[in-house]
Amino acid sequence: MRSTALLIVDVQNDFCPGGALAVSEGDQVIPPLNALAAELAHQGGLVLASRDWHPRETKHFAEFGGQWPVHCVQNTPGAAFHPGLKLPEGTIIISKGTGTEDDGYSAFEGRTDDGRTLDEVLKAHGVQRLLVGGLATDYCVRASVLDALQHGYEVIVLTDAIRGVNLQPDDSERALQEMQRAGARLMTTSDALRAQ
Ligand code: VGL
Ligand code: ZN
Repeated sequence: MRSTALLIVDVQNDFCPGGALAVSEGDQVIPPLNALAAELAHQGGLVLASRDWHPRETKHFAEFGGQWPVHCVQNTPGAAFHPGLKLPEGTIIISKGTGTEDDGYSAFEGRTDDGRTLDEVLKAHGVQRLLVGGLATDYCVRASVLDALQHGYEVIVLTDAIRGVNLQPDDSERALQEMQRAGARLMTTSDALRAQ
């Protein structure tokens, strides 16, 4: 059987309602992701959670020439995982966007606390198939999925466990089409659970 991992992208306070860069209904990704994470962990599968983890001064933020309001600054409450997110014991955390010059949208640009890349962790665990959900569809989910495909992973995007920023109303829809064209499969969490 092919080894499957779940990548939970950026389910942090600042991307949820009330946060500095709130994604509409961002917190609604939490129940399906909790269910899938629990099931996968129960089966001995790997769960990974990325987090946007910016320095206070970065070109990612509008005040330093970037696009975004200040959000997910390292070690602030806004950067913490949403309290409703239940990460199983052994979940591997990937911090990204830690530089001062780059956006760091993709989890493949991030590192674990002990300096490993996502690709190194997945390879070490023999992971071939990646289930991906979280925030935001049109930025970090999109970038992580496209990178995963480039690295040769089979990717399933969990359609009920993602929400987008939608600076333009159809950004998430376009991102989904782009991910699909690049080779990702789209599936609901319950279908992914049944397929386990
Ligand atoms: C993200 C915008 C800015 C994301 C991160 O996690 O999708 N979006 N920084
Ligand atoms: Zn960011």
